[in-house]
Amino acid sequence: MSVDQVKRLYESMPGKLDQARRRFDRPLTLAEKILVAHADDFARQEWSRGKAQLRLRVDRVALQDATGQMALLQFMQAGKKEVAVPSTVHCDHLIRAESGAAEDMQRAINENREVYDFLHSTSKKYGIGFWKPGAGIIHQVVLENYAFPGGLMIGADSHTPNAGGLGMAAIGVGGADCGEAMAGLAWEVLDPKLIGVHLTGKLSGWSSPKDVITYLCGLLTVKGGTNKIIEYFGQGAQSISATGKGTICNMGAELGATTSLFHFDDRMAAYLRATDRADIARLAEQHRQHLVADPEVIRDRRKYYDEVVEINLSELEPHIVGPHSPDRARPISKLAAEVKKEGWPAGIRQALIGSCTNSSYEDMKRAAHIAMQALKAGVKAKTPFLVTPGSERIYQTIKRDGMVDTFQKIGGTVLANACGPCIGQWKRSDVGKEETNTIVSSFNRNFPGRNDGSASTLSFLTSPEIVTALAFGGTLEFDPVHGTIPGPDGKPFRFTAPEGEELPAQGFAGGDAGFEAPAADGDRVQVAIAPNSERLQLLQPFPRWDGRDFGELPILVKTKGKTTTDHISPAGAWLRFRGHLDRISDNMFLGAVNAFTGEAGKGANPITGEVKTFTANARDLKAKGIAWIVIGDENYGEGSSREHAAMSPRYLGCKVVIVKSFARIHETNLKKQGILPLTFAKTSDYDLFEQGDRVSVRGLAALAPGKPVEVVIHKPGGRTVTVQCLQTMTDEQIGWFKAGSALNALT
Ligand code: MIC
Ligand code: SF4
Repeated sequence: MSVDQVKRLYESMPGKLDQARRRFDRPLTLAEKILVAHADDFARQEWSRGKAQLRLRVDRVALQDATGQMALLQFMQAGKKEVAVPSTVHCDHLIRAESGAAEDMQRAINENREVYDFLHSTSKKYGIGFWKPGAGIIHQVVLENYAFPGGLMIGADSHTPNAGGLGMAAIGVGGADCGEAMAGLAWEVLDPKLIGVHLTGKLSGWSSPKDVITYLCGLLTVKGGTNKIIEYFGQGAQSISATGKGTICNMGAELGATTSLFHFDDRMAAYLRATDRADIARLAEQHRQHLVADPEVIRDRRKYYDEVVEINLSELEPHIVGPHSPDRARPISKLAAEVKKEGWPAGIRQALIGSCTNSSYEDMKRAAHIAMQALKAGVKAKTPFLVTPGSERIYQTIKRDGMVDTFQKIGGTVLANACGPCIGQWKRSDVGKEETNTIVSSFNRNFPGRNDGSASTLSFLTSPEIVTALAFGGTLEFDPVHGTIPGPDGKPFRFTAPEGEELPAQGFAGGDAGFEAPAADGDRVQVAIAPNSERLQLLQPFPRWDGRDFGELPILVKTKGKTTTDHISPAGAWLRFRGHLDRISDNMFLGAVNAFTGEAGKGANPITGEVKTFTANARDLKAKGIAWIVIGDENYGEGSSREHAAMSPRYLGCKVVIVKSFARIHETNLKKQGILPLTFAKTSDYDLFEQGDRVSVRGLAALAPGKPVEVVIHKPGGRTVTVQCLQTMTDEQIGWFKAGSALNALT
């Protein structure tokens, strides 16, 4: 996005915002200002929080190498010459952590050559900026280069909201949404409700931005933010650096929020200047009043936000969340007692810092400050320590400023600037596959199997400085804030609170950032996909709806409890096949817990009764020409934006998914791929579905926005039970369903 584009946007804001104030007859929040300024057609747009479907024009699109493959394959089907909005591709998810940055990078380049070549050539051809493997994690690179106050972007990754740290509305979506926006279509989203978070007091000592969000995760839970934007403001916000704000917004994904953002302030301007964007900082300062909420909104916040949360930062204790869910939160001072009560292994086997959530200069500096204290006192780390810097810029800077050296002196390993262990790209050899063990990290997700593929690993999330201190304590029973550990002389050693500047005094280090601009003439660039490739497969359109109701579909799987996209379409080793729909579908529902048996990943074939993986059963049904249905629990599809969790079921014959409630991105992904997403009108109807039942869905020809759908359960003895289900489809989305997918409806 050029400075001129930012200028044009800012200059267009006063007029548009005045129009909106008149029409809504009230002052505006920041989220509303951004949405209004990006409306495709403000005058014809209906505005109603939680109800209207907004059509917006985004400023930018970001893709990463795992979800981006499908996004690009779908974009290519639209037949455009080049992308309609500035877009970038970031190679970060496919690098496996094993032996340290240099070797891991080389291995990744060899193993993923075909995929990198595909991403590189499509980027070159279609006018997309390409960030090479090793350049950094998508959200950190976007924050450093592209995010700007008041902008609107979408990204094929659920942690895209990281850019809210610079006051941008950045929203995680499926690849199909990105492909369409890149093809020049308006982007649609449900007009979000708004949560205002009013921050007072001041962060200090051990308390850090991570604690704001882990505390909120505990308060609001993993579905508390669904279809809502979380807007942070208040005096307290000024005690948080721009990158710290990014941490908070990033992890708003764990609340299921549409996005999170902060009002523009001087800390953002300082970060823009430090990252070579003084011109944008100046423009934002000139247009400051449009990049924060109207003053009346702040004064009378309960009137203008749907919910308000008050947090006094001066009283906020460091928090730690886990295991298995990011909303299992408590202050660190309460952890030891809970560990004892639950019988979790207290010994920490690995400590990891970094990831897109927490790898700023400030994070590294504060972690290194803790490590230095131990080094000086001669205290040894008890736990292996892994560091993933967020970008090459961060890596070069922390190397220059001595932090890499400090981490190495405590026995730490610096990994590539990539996702690595955060997404299961971690070859770990220190524990057995089924061994229950504890790890701590500064990442943002901790679903079972997430980091090392083992559901027996208990993963806890906290700030990088607490993780570092815990590496010296070696146990969850150590509270670094109040407790001590034995020093080398046997005397108790106590850490003092971490310190660290938010921005490097000497500026960020320069060097090759790893960016490649697109070709001047994209027509000449060839995109090749080998026909026998096991990594990439061109997409075939899904069949259109045949106009008939669904009759007596078997239930392939009824899931119980948490069913995240990591349960539906696991990552880790499977990331290899993200560009190959048939191959990746072998992972479908591997982590999902079968409500009929309590077992994960498998169940009885509804026709033969044979117990096999859900994939094997689905492939068998598909071969027999039998379509099937999924029944799911609360917040179904929570977590990642990966549309494979919708595409694999669609590909293997799923017609309908009925659940207690959906996570936002996944519900849209299902609609995009032509699957009917329904929710029970009465949540307890979930209990009526039993093994061996068949399910009919009636009245599909009359499908209309807001109209409930009748679902009939056929019991094995012939008895039937009818239940009401709800759906949230607009006319256009019903069109996608009928066409077989959103893409079919386009072409
Ligand atoms: C994640 O953190 O779960 C991921 C891996 O970044 C995903 C994207 C993916 O599955 O590729 C996300 O958050 O959307
Ligand atoms: Fe990568 Fe983890 Fe961030 Fe997802 S959450 S983008 S896997 S570092």
